[in-house]
Amino acid sequence: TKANIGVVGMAVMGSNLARNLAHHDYTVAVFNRTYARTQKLIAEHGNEGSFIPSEKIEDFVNSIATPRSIILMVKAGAPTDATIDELLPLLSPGDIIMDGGNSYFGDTIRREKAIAAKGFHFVGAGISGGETGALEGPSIMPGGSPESYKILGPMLETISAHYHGDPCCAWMGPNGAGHFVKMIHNGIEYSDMQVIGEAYELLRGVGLTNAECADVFAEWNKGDLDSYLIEITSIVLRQKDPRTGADLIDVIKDRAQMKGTGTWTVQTALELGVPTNGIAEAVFARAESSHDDLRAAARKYLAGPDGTVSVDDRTAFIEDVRKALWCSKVVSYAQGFDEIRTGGQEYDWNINVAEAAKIWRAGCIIRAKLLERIRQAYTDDPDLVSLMAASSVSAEMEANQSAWRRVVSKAAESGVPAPVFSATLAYYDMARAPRVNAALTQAMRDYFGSHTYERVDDHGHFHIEWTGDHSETRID
Ligand code: NBP
Repeated sequence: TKANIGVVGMAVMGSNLARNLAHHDYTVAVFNRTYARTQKLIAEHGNEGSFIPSEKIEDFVNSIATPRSIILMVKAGAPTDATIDELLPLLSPGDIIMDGGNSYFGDTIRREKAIAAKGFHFVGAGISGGETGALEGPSIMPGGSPESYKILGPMLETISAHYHGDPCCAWMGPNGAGHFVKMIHNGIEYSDMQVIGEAYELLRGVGLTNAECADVFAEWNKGDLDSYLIEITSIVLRQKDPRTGADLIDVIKDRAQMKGTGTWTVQTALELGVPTNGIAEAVFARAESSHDDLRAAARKYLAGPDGTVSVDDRTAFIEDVRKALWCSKVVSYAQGFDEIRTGGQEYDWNINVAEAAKIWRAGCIIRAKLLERIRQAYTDDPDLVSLMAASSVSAEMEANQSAWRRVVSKAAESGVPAPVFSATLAYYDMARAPRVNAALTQAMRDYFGSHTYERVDDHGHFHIEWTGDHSETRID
């Protein structure tokens, strides 16, 4: 018998995805550049289902039923191109290659165009949930031709996570749409993690131990903040160092790394002109954490408060932090969804924003109770300009904003860096302000560069002789 599907790349993600498929009674052809990895999978998990291992890529391709569905789970970038180049001469018309790696959506657009021209389907699918998700049910964001989704979709929906019976997998749109949505998922993940870190530092600032912080996060996880990242925060903070017995968090170096998806989210936002300052601050916070020279010099020369947070009522402050965290989280999601909406229009993908929220409710790293509310908001109004303006969210933002302001003030006063708390509050205030300081910017631009300004009481563009006779000229 031939395999229903093939998986290339037997590192952690590919092998777990292959096992997930096999657990759902699919016969899975498996291949890896280095055969030892394929052998390891078969030796350790071969009895979990029906696998067809191949050492040679030709045998692998021939072991799959046509039209073939082949999932790539190899390193993003050049390795993905190299694997595609090896596969293409072996395929038959109508076969589908799905790239499940964290590829840049621009690469996916390029690959889809080239591969479609050769008569094959190319699907770029974002997969989130880490290694456990790949094994037990990830959130899957596929983009490509609708015909290929007819074939691949049912298999992907079967192995995906489910939220109250709904699969966490849906077609996002043509070519790069799936990887674009996955990129934004990761951008939101960055800000979610950073703002949790800021809350943690403030809790430590008022004197809570790591264990007490863990209890606070566990408690928060029972309410509106219920999410995977809050849940694992409470677990992480309780972990002891097997070497010293100290809290592990205190012996982990305070420098965060990144692989690129957060940076792409911000670069793309800049290109699209979408303000995503919460996500950007989270990316910059990781960069600053790893900027050893800067931090060493600044520690030596820059004095200031030491991060101790003094408050009259600690319990009330902790509650303020919870509310601030919720508000900042909503703004980060609002920014991410704004980017999805704008990108969807710019690239003609017609992305259904509610569907993106729907498939993030389970399986993925940013799964959170809030996502059901977001799905509902975009279902009720698919043209919603901003999540912040959804009635189900705005009232609570308004109710929580005093707490949010107190937290940002307290952080600044105490020397606790809170870039995402502050940036998202500034975004909120700027969005709702009747008038912002852009008039002064525009006036200065006209002063030094004759860039013109618009008037509140007239149409068109104008320039004034700032230093001459102060006469105003209409430019168009
Ligand atoms: P890695 O990203 O570490 O990639 C290792 C795999 O790529 C191995 O199978 C390796 O084969 C193969 N490979 C490389 Br490297 N260069 C190759 C080449 N030139 N030709 C053919 N194969 C090549 O694996 P991973 O962590 O399992 O991730 C797989 C994909 O899934 C990545 O794109 C990743 O970004 C994405 N992803 C990962 C996670 C996660 O939590 N890890 C989550 C979501 C998405 P070899 O064995 O012969 O070296």
